[in-house]
Amino acid sequence: MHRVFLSLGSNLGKKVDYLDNAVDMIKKNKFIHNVKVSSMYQTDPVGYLDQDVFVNIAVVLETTLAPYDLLKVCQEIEKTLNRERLIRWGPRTIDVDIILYDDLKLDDKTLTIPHPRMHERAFVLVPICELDSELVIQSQKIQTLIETVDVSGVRKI
Ligand code: A4P
Ligand code: MG
Repeated sequence: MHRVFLSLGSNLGKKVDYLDNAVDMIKKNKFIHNVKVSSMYQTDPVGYLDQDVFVNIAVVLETTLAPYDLLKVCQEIEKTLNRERLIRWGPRTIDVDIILYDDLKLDDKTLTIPHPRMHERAFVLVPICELDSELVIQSQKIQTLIETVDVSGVRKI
């Protein structure tokens, strides 16, 4: 079994419903077990600023799926929930990113783990910390990472 953290975000339409539906699909996958979900957070957009606020959550799970198969599952969920790719970092019904997969380090054209921008993103770190406040990422405590980012745009719903 592999322990995985996902980050999910939505900023179009019925955001909470998109997130709930995505979590349901994750829980229904027969290769995924022990799914735990953080609170929902309303977060100010990062990267591309001229867009609506996001709702973000983190999910921790156990799976026998290999990283690329898990990516396929994530992309299948995005497809089902009508995700369209128009602007990089732009508005989306749902975004499902793999943040951590055990202690795996991977960097190629289709998959980078840990997620390359996780360290600087409060909307990723704060929900993950809620699920595991003792987590250590590449020898850095999650609590320490959070102290280095601006958490003012991240509000628990
Ligand atoms: N990819 C590589 N590594 C991964 C990974 N660890 N998990 C590849 C998932 N996918 C990964 O992603 C583009 C490609 O990244 C995929 O085809 C996959 O092969 P995408 O989801 O199509 O495009 P994107 O989401 O627009 O780009 P990206 O780089 O994932 O964006 P980010 O960095 O995730 O940023 N502000 C707030 N407040 N909340 C948000 O959730 N999200 C973004 C998206 C920007 N600003 C935000 C939020
Ligand atoms: Mg993405």
